[in-house]
Amino acid sequence: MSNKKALIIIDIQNDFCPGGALAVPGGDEIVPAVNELSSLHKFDKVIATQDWHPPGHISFASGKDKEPFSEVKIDGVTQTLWPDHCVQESEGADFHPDLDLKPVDLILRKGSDPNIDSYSAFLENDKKTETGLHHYLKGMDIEEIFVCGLALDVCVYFSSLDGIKYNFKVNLIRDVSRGIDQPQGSVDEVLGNMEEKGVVITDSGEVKKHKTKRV
Ligand code: VGL
Ligand code: ZN
Repeated sequence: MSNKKALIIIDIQNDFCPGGALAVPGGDEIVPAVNELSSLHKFDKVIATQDWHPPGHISFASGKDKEPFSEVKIDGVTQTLWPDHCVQESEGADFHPDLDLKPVDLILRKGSDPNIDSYSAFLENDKKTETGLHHYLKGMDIEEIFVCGLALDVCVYFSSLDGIKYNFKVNLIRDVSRGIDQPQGSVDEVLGNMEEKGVVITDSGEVKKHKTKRV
């Protein structure tokens, strides 16, 4: 057992914060707590993900004659249509300006295939195209991951479940995550599903009690 741990910070980008194109309520509130966690030297690796879509991405409602947040079937895959967000190199795709990137070892971009959405940090929504993150983590001997960020009921959720699929011990840091909660109740539903699949729901206070990594 290596006991090595990674912190995975999901999509703390301007578009997911108040004022952004796909704002998550209170999305910016978690930034100070994320900064504190990432700088504590508890984690062997810190990864930050960035939703990174080309203009006209398959997940965008605009140009499809559909309302944002409606669902469509594309090649048998259910796709939620979102307001245009996190367009590559736009300000909305930038990390929140207060997010401390100094402790971040790896920035992983996802969602750049124009025809496949990618909620999870591990697998795109076709459930087979890999981002490569599990190879990186396994290669670094990481056994346990701590997931936090935005949005709890979308990318944080799918990343956590795929972490279980790849046999990591997965912890969701509840107080350092915020959800869209549309439809209302989604956050509670995904928390229940995560627990059922073996994700440990924890909070930053508990995480701070963990041993500091060997340096
Ligand atoms: C996300 C919806 C669309 C997320 C990304 O980061 O949770 N949600 N793209
Ligand atoms: Zn997206």
